[in-house]
Amino acid sequence: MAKKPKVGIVMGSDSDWPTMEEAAGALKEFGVPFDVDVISAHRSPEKAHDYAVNAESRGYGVLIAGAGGAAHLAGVLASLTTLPVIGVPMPTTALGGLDSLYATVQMPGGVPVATMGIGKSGARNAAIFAVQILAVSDAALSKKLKKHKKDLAASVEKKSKGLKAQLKKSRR
Ligand code: RP5
Repeated sequence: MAKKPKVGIVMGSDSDWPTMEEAAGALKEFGVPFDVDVISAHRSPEKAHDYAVNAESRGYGVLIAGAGGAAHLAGVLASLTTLPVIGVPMPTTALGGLDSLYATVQMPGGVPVATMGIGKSGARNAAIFAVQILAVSDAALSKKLKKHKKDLAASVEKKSKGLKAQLKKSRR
């Protein structure tokens, strides 16, 4: 049986890890194998090139790239591989992550990067989106995603009941 594809999580700096660990956590929840690497489009461009051109042969099915500021990592990887690349813009102190968002999302026609929201929810969504891509050809993963949707709906119901109970008490 062919080995299941892995997800490659890369980030421009170890300072991105507190955000990007959300992606790793979500992949663990779904039981999807992944590797984590720090690669910078600007500080280690040769490593970025090597990573992207060899990603497919190294068993990756999807890449998740987080970077901040002049965030070119996801775009550079996408320019060198045909694997789907998901970009996660990091929050920044100078410009609130808008710089990262614009740099990641505004790709020229022909080189798509699936750009998530800024920060931790974006990182978590990147992982779920990666699982959705892999689930197209993996029935077991697809089943897990359906359960995930049900769990989300159940958690909202729980919140609604909790709030109603709290309001009822405060009206007494
Ligand atoms: C980007 O520069 C990284 O992705 C990080 O978000 C930002 C700052 O990096 P450090 O100066 O903390 O290494 O390339």
